[in-house]
Amino acid sequence: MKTDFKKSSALRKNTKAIHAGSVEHSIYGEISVPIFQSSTFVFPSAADGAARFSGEQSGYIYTRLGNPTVNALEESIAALEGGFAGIATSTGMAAVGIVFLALLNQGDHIVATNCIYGASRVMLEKELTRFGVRSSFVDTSDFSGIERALLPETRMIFVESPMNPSMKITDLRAVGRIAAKHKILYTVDNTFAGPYLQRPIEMGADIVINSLTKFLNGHSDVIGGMIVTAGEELYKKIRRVSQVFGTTMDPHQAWLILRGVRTMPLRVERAQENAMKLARFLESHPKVSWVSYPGLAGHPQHRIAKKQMDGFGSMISFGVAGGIESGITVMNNVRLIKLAVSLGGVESLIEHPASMTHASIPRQQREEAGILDELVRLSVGCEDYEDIRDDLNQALNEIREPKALKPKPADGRQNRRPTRR
Ligand code: LCS
Repeated sequence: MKTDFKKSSALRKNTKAIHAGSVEHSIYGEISVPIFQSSTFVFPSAADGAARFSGEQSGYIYTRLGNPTVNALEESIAALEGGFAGIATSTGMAAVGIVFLALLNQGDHIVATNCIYGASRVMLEKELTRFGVRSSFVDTSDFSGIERALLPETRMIFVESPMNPSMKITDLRAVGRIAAKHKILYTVDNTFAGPYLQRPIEMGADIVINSLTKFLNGHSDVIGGMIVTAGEELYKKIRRVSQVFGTTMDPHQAWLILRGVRTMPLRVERAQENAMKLARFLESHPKVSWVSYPGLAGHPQHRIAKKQMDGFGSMISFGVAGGIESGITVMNNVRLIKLAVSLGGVESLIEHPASMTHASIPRQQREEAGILDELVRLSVGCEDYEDIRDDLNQALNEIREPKALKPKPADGRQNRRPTRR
């Protein structure tokens, strides 16, 4: 018998990560969900085939429309997010795109966080505008800006929190109240936290997106995305569009990600423990000019993060004395930490958003969003803390003569403490 995780909300998140998302096991009693590597499924009769197409009968038809292995992953993430159901997609960007394609029409308007993943911003600004959908970008860490940006045509609020890469936090409950008051759809990209640390549906979101490429898979070896809706109506609408546009996930991809989800809580706990220590280490390092990590008491939205997250995660942004020249020195001198984009894997990664993940956003808009040239982003992994710290320390010490610190750090970042190491 499968456990119904919608009804068994009493089960806790570690248990859900391990058990949610299964199939009725075969005569062999396999413990792992099998990989149903089949593009199509045999109908018992022509009448059954017709009944499945009409929706009168449940059962699989064709893998673009649904597959048992992919469905197990959809059940797993939907249970973790506390939503109605999930729609797996080939990539995280496919999840972002399908939500927009399914729910927005020509003439509609979106209010979005100004500091979001570069490709999401490009999608809104360069691609959706071709279909007559306009966007306004605001710093949603000050939620009053959202109401000011609303137009009669506004159909969706799209928020990323923590923001990639500034690590600012948006008060998700407050935005939920604004969306409800104005009867606007509310979508949260939860990639930077993931459902183990933050569940936006509990705070009023209608739709949650995760790039499964990150914490949920966690091994930097698979790409994937997931949309979870709070209710059935939105689920049906988005699922239909995903099937028609063919953004479906492959069963082997789903199996690998489900394998990652089973150990996700352990990895997330370990990485965020490392991140808290590293944030404090960086804060007190003489060559670091500012650190943005929601777990630090001086982070401008630390209290909101504490209220709405079960932990502060493992992403850190920081600036180095001497600006980007010094940042480049750090990135070129790390040995254990790898110079690569992406995040949420067991290994620590470092990158430079202004020239890499967010390079496609024009400079002025980047700077308005707090994505300054000097910002270096660190995805903290599960290695021994001391090894990550020593590697960062030796790379920071390659900076020979730091220039004077910038006098005024942008909003969302903290000055380093005066302590000397
Ligand atoms: N949403 C967020 C917040 C992301 O950070 C990313 C990818 C995506 C969506 C898209 O997911 P994907 O299609 O890659 O699975 N973020 C990346 C980053 O910051 N570095 O490399 C990829």
